[in-house]
Amino acid sequence: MYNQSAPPPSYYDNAGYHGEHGNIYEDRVPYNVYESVSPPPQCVSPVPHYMPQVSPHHSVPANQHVKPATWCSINRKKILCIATIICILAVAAIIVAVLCWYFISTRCEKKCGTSSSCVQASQWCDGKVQCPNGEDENYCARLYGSNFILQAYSPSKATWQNVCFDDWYNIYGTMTCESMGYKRSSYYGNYLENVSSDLKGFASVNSSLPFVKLHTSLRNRDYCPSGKVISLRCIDCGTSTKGVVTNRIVGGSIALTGDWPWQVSLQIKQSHVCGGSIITPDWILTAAHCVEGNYAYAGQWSVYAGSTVKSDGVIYYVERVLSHPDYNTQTKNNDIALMKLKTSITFTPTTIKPVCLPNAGMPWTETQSCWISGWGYTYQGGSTPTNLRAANVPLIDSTTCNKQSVYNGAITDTMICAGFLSGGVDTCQGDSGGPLVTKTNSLWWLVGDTSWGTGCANRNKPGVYGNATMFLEWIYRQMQTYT
Ligand code: 4AZ
Repeated sequence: MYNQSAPPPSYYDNAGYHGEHGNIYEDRVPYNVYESVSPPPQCVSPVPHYMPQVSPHHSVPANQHVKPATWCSINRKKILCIATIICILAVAAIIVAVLCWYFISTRCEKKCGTSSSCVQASQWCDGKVQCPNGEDENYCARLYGSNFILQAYSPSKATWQNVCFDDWYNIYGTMTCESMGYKRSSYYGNYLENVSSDLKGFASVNSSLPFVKLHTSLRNRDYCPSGKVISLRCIDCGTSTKGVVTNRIVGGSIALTGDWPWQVSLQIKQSHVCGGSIITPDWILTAAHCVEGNYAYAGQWSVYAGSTVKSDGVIYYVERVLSHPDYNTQTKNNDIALMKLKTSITFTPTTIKPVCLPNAGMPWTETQSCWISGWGYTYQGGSTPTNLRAANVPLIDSTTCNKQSVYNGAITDTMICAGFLSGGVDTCQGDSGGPLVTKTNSLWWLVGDTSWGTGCANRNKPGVYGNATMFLEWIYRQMQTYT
């Protein structure tokens, strides 16, 4: 115990050099500052009591008095330091949180068609129109895969869900196809498909609500109690009399009647300009570059359908020409257009029939076998033939097609390449707008529309086609808008 009356023992404390004349705290920076002014309350007792009694020439028993004071000061410093760090971290966390919130709340989750407006994923298909042109409410039902599985967009799950057969009535099929943009008269039926393992997320009609539109009449389900989902056929499409492939435009061969019943010749003043594909009785799909500038005027076009001889078809007239709003004349990005006919096409059993629009998630392979058809030049710089020609070409994956030696990065997501890098078989001038099709699950599907290429059938310059799958939302929106 410390004894005030006893002479202090001689010693060196461990606080460093004391200085010859000053007290032992003088050279201790910085905590001597605190000690000399006002020591912390818990440290008051030993230090002031002891300090004034220290003569400059006497040593201090550090183990009892200096040490607690030093220890205390270090602790205070530590606490202050930690508090400062905590404050800085808290401020930083708040700044990061505010920035995250700002980023998330202003992020474009779902774009309103081609306009610059955006909505949250939870607002898409929620039954309330938020986009300037109602784009958030017009692609809320879609067909998926080669089995036409009906899917509806769920705003709460922000994903597409398969529609269960449970609580389903046939009339919902007709209504759904109509709301997608098909005519009631085209309706082909709804079918049941077993739930397969690749299908994720389900919904069924909420029987306690009146059925108005599919996507606003559903409730989420973990699974379909019936084990069945709805397959919806809005139109009888994709059938052809084309038999087994016997032959291979440039490098193609004359087509047989009924092989490509969706193929039309788009003519101005009885002169063939472009090809096109019948997708419904009222709509022809073609390329945007076919209807550029003066060619946009609907009244000048005639559509020849049902014959392989280009001047022999049944003629239909065009009421409206709709070109993709993001079509780029230079790059040919979004090279797609639609023609709405003045009168509906009458389909025939073999010669005039629609091709199937691709559904979402079609299982095409990188080198999928496809067919091109048209009245385009049979060689570069040639003339347009009288008889329809067709050729078999494989798809070429975009990485390959974008190689420096091929199209050097010019192939965008809205384009798809098909043909042979060795050349020889290709579409050419006059085939533009016409179909690139493939057969999957016994049906013919529209993979693309003939768009561009460097010359025709040249080595390393395959044909480039508009990627039909990428335009589904736009196509259905036009079909709904201009019924
Ligand atoms: C054209 O001028 C055109 N080789 C169409 C297709 C291809 C090239 C040119 C593809 O309409």
